[in-house]
Amino acid sequence: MATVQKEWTSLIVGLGQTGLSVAYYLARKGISFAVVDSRKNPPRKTELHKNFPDVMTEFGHFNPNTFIQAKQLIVSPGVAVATPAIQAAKQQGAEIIGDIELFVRDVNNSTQIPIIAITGSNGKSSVTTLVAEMAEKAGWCVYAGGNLGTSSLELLQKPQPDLYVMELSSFQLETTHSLQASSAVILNLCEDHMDRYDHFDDYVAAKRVIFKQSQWAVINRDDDLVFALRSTLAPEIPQISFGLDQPEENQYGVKAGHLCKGKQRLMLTNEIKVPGQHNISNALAALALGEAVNIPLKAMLNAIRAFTGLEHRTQWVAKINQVQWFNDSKGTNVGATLAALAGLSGKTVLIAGGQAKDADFTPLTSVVIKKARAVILIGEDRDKIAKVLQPSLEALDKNSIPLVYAENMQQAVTLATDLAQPQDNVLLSPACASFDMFRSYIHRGEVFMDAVRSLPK
Ligand code: UMA
Ligand code: ADP
Repeated sequence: MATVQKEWTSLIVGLGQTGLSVAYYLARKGISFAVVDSRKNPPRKTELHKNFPDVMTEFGHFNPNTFIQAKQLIVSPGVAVATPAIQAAKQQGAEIIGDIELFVRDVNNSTQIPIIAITGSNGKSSVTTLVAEMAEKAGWCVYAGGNLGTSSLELLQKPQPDLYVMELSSFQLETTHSLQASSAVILNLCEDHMDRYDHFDDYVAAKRVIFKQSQWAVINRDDDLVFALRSTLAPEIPQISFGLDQPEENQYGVKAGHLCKGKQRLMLTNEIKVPGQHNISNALAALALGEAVNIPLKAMLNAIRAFTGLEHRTQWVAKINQVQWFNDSKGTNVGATLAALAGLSGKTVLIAGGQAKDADFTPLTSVVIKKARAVILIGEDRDKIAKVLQPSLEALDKNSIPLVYAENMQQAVTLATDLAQPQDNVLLSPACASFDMFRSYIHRGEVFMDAVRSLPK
């Protein structure tokens, strides 16, 4: 392990995609840095050593003595700010920020290109992509990134755009202080990442940062927790709301099967290709966000009409023997699984389970009773889910909604073919993280789709 020496001011904490993008950024700005990661072989180690052979690194554990030497810590989203070494540095006066803070400072100080900022427990990637497609349809140069996949600082290396659309996680917002979004939204709030937060309130507090200094706040009327936040916003921030009910003047909503702004009918809801009420909600949120930066309405509506959704989000896979199969592997929390189950018509065999992230599965019970044909559980926390669902299912007529375990995805798919009846759906929507059995939610979704596609027709 290399010894960290003193000729550096910024400490990059975590060497994944974010950490490496921060290294390139600081190097371009002529700021000296060191890099630490608590893994012995962090994912971007080789690339870092190749491009910055003289940079001091410390891999394998976090050493507080190194951290307290820093004037500034740039912390990757996957590393908890509560980590003792980070807190020790903070106490010594170090500034604690993340890559998004560097990005917004750069934009604020130089180009002042508008930023649309999107957070929420679910729908961030879908809405971020949709808003970017709206701007593209209008002929704008637009870059989407952040939690979506392209790290914020990588976006700064491209030619200047007309608009940035940023998906921001609660982890990223925790270390962001200077965001001045042109429009911002918290799409919805449900428990997620409770393995990282002591209380749900801490998670909500992290998300709320998105509205601080925003020029326009987009509020979800259908989400009680989000709606309650509107009274805490600074009075000078204009608010526009969206919801699935009839809208008041200047608000977005649904009336007589149309997306509407106030009394104005914009388009038929059944022109939206992605299934479920949550996708109507996402389209309304995207309209409100886009209006704030003056994306022309016609382009926004055309983008909604063309949007077929992202892979692994209530993605249609196949129809086999009168059963429709859907891959919602990105359903990694209870809220997403609720939306997916509620959004499919008819009865559904649900495949769920994985790593629970300390979530409370109680809200699943009522929708399972209403919509499920059967529940198949996989993964390390399947007992936790079973414990919550079992009492309610046992109270029903005997075996009316069977709950069974599968040892792997292949077995889950085979069991689902036995349990599904003609006209039913089979839905993989785990409400859990994937890392106990798969490399990622993408890997989980692909294994599921491969198993479905190889079923005898
Ligand atoms: N690390 C430590 N110690 C720790 C934890 C992590 O040293 O205690 C190190 C790891 O060893 C690793 C590095 O930190 O080397 C990883 O950093 P990271 O987990 O922050 O991952 P990145 O590769 O930088 O990716 C991050 C986001 N990851 C997380 O928030 C966990 C990506 O979101 C994001 O796309 C990327 O930055 C670009 O902005 C992924 C994600 O899962 C998709 N996000 C969560 C979600 O959507 O639910 C929030
Ligand atoms: P995120 O980036 O917040 O994880 P995604 O767009 O990737 O959001 O979708 C993640 C999961 O949430 C998918 O299962 C998707 O079907 C579901 N989802 C999308 N939009 C919503 C919404 N508005 N409410 C609830 N669930 C949603």
